[in-house]
Amino acid sequence: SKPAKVVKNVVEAAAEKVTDPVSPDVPGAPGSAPPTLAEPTTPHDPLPPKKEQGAPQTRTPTGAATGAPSTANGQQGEFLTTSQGARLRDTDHSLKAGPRGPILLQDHHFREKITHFDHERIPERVVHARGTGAHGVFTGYGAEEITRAGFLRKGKETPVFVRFSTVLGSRGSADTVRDTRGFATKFYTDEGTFDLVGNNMPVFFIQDAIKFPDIIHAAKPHPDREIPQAQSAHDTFWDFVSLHTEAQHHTMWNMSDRGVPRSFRMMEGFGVHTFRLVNAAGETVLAKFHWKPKLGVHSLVWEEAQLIGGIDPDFHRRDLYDAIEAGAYPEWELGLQVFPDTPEETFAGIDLLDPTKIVPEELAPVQPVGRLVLNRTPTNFFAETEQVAFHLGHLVPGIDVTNDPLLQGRLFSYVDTQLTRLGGPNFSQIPVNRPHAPVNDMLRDGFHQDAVHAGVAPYRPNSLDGGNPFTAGDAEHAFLDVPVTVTEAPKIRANPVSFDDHFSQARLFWLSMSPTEREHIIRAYTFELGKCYHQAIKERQLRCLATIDPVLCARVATGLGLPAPEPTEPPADVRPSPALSQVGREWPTDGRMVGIVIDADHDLDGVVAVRSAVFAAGMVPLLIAAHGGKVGELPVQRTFATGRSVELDALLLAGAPVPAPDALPARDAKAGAADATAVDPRVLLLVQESWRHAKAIGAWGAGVTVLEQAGVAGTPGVVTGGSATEVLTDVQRLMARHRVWERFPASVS
Ligand code: HDD
Repeated sequence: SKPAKVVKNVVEAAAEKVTDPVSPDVPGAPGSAPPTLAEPTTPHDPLPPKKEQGAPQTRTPTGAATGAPSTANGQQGEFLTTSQGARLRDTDHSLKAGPRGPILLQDHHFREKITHFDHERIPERVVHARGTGAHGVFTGYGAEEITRAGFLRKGKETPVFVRFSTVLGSRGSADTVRDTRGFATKFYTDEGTFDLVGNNMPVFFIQDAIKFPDIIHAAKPHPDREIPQAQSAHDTFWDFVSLHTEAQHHTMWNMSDRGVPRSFRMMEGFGVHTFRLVNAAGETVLAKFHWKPKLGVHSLVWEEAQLIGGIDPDFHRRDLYDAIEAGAYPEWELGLQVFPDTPEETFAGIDLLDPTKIVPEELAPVQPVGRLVLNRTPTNFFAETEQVAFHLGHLVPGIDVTNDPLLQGRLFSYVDTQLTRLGGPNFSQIPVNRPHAPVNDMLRDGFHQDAVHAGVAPYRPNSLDGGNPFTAGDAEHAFLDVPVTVTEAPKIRANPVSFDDHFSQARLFWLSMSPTEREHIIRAYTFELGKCYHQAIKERQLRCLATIDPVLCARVATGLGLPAPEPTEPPADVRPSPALSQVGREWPTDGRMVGIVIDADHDLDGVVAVRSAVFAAGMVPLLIAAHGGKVGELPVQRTFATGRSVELDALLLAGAPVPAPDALPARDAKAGAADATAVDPRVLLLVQESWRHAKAIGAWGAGVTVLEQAGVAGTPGVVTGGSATEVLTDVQRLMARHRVWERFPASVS
């Protein structure tokens, strides 16, 4: 028979190598005993479980200690180096063949510097490209009865990162365009990251995610000319929404004042979809998420929004940054509307899976479950705000999804988009995206792999890595996919019948508005449709408005110079929801901007007092004068050249500045010499614009003259008084209502 093949393993081979051939005592030497070395593949007992396998945990975006050395490497070192750490002598001249010669290919520093620069830009987000972010902390109030989510436990603090955005514009577009705003929150919870990826409007244009490319293609700039930027006022948008009438409710929100927020700090946020929550006992409810801003919901007026687009396109970004840096931390309460988890998934006849519908707060009050404070601006915009990646599938135990077809489709889209945008599947290792909970996944390799994974067995089951990691149960806070019954039904491309109602809630919203807000809506539709070229599109949208409300339709038709069509179906019989109106309540004025016009000749003592009083009230005073630098001892923040009313919430007039003789071009000789008491026209513009935008105005002493010359003295919301601080008290009271609503024409009741 064939002799057994003798295979020498590496250990034996190594042993042979060191064998002294002349010594019979050495194993393997002629005449010595056979070797007793172990076979290396002999199974060994499992090793004790490891805590974790060293998945990405070295740094956290909030700087939480992870025990690993800091890897931040920006501009803090003593010497300039290459990316490999070689110190550089010169970074201003390329290496050339003589001072007038060509650049040498061997200039590694030149090539490294330029190559890196050439690749500094990454693709912008396909939607929500324009945005800004901030870090903060969320504190739970306790909601154990409805969800086991640990971050909602009473007193539990969780770090967060929030990104606000517009939807349509490119990265460099203006902040104050008419659009929906994104409100995306990343909670770095102990049980994994939870992303609440919402908007400042509670409904969406489409009911099924498969329509998303259609609505976005229609709303983005025209493919031939690539205009208009960041606008819905164009043919393709109105073509789509007038044909695809489930968009009409969301469109109504965009045409309302909600489409032009005053500040990110003054926006509500909505999770939009209905989620399924589960408590420790396994009981479920359906719920909708709401963010309620401490400062109330407030908007710009349309003319302001347009002016700011030119004067300060970064208005919202600046506002958020300045407020946080000034210590006026923006705050929201997280609230839940809770519904019984019934097989129909409806509440008060409203289909909870239809993302074009709200449940009025009067029917299901919003129950507060926690508080969010934004208290830190990002260190680096690109690293944090640009690279943050949200995803609805980032859920924690206690929060699960429903079958809302928009939500289901989104669950696919958000990882997929990051593959292109962030260059591969490892985007969760980017510092701002790193979970704060220990990560122990078996995802390996790929572009931009930052982790140095130890262990040899990234698979389950295994024996080589001691069998770990192990799966968790309820006691170890494992995520639970709620075992809801999936109805036995045929595969079908269709919606439930209840999704066919496209108009009743658009009407509900319209009827819930105050007369002033309705007037703004009429003007917004008239503006937007007035920017369309195609008559057929305007007429089709008017037919939609007729079904929502005949008065709305008639007023917009008049503005367009078109006949108002008859409704194709009678307007729905709906009850208004007063909670939707922004008018009629009072709110804190924290962080509001108060402009104070001063000149060297009038009541600088009063200005000192009122400036301190504005600070003491938690607001920001901006002194506005003819020139920069100082007036007396007072520092000037804005001049008549750089200051414009649109950045102010209220205007105080302490002085009556007249133009310096050489400040303006000489008047027409025939008009004679300028009136020596005529106030600088730029100050009159400040007053008139503030008045037109319904802002509180106050004046004392010489400032009263300015009111008279501007033609606004004695009108609503214009207060005068004996002293600066007395006037401020009245002005602040007016500011609590956000606008002097009486100044708006309100013909629609
Ligand atoms: Fe979306 C970004 C909100 C529907 C596909 N979405 C994005 C952002 C917000 C929303 C706030 C910006 C996140 C950030 O700041 O990085 N999106 C919504 C809401 C929706 C919605 C409230 C409806 C209720 N989205 C929606 C659908 C789809 C997408 C139906 C696709 C089928 N959304 C995306 C995206 C984006 C995105 C393409 C672009 C950048 C990104 O995801 O990370 O995947």
